[in-house]
Amino acid sequence: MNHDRSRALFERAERVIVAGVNSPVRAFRAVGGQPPFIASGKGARITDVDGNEYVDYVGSWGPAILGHAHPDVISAVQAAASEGLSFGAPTEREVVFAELVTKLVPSLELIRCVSSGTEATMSAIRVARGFTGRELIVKFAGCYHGHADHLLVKAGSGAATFGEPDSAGVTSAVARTTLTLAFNDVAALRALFTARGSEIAAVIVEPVVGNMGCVPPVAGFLEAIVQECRNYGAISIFDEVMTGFRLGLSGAQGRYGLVPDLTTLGKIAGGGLPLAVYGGRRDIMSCVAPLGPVYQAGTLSGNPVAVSAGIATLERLDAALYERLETLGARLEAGLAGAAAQTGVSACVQRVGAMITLFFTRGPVLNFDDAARQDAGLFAKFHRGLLARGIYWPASMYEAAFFGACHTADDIDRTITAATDALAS
Ligand code: KE4
Repeated sequence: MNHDRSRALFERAERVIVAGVNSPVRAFRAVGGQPPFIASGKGARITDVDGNEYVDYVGSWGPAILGHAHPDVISAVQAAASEGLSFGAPTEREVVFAELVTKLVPSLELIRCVSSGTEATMSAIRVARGFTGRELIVKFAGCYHGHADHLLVKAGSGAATFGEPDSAGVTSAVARTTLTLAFNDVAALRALFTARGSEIAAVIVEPVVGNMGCVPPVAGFLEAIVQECRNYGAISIFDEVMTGFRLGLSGAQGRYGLVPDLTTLGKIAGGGLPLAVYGGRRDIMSCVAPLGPVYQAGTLSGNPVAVSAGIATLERLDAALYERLETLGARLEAGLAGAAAQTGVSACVQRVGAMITLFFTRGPVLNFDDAARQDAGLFAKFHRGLLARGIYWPASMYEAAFFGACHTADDIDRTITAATDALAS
C-alpha cells in the first residue's frame, strides 16, 4: 500500500493542527504508524488519498450505520443546504426531527438538540443538578461521556469520597463532586447510595459501554442504577450517544426494557453531521431555559441541515436492519473468536448488536480494570496487520468496532481471514 499523499498531508497537518488531527484517537499514537487521510466513503468502504480502499469498522465512531454517503441522506442534506445553512430561528425540520426521536425513544418526553455528545451530557448533568439542587455526580471507570470538565474525572484514592482530575486543566474543585465506581459493581453502587444517596444529583452510564471496548451490563446492574436513583430522588442518565439507534430503534434502553430519567443521543442521531440530543422526563426538562432556571443555548443547536441528515437516517432504520446486523455480528464474533483460538492468542470477543470488540486478554471483560489488562503491543500489531490487509479497525484497544447496513457476509469473511493472518503473524 502506498501512503505518500497521506504522509505529506500529515506533515502539513502537524504544523497547524495539534498532532495533525482534530481528535486524539485519529492520530494513531496507540497503534503506531501514521493515519491514512480519508478522501471518500461509500457504503461500508472508505478510500484514502492514495487510493487505498478499506472495509470500515469505525464508521465515524458510530454514525455511519447506513453506510457512508447514503444517497437519500446526501440528497436530504443537499435539499436542506440549498435553502440556507442556519437561521438561529425555529424551523420545521427541527420539529419533524424531534417528533421522530421522541417516537422512537418513548422515555424522551421533552428534548433539546445540541451539536455534540459532549454538549448533550454536559447539559443533562446541569439539568439534573438544577432539578435536584444536589451536586454529586456518579460515573463509572471506563465510560466516556465527552470532554466536559466534570466528566474528565477518575476515581480518587477513596473512590466513593473524592474524584480526581483525569485531565490537566480540570480543577480539583470540579473533580471533587464526581464520584467514580467500577462498571457492573452493583454492591458498590448500592453502598454509595446508602452512604450518600441524599447528596447524589445523577448517575450517568453508558448502558452498554463502548469506550473501554464493548462491555455489556451484567444482569441487574442497569436496573439497580434506575432503582437506586428512584429510591433516593436522584436522576438516572443513560448516555446513549453511541448505543442510541445502534442497539435497536430504542437503543439500549429498549433492548433492556428500562426507562431512564434522562437520555443523551448523538452520532447516528445526526447521521454524521454535528447533532446530539438530551431529554427525558417532562418535569425535569421543564427546568431548562426559558421554561426554567437551567441555562443551555447554542448558535447551531438543532441546525436544519444537520437535522435533515438525522431525519433521513432515522427514517431508514427498521427491525429488518437490526436483524441483519445481528446476523452479521454473530458471524464476525464467531470468526474473530475462531481466529484467536486458531492462532493461540489469549483474547476474547464481546458484542452487543452492531458494536464489537476483540479484547487482547482472557475474558470476560466486566470493567475497566479487566480491559486495561489487554496486551497493548499485540493490539497495535493486530491493528497494523488489519490495515495492511484493507481493514480499517478502531485505532485504540479501548474503542468498540462498528458495522452497518452496507457490510456484507463477504466483508465479514474477508475481515476474519485478515484477522487470522494478522494474528498468526
Ligand atoms: P462527542 O462530543 O464526541 O460528539 O460525543 C462524546 C461522547 C459521549 N458519550 C459517548 C458514549 C461517546 O462515545 C462519546 C464520543 N465517543 C468517541 C469515541 N468513542 C468519539 C470519537 C472521538 O473522541 O474522536
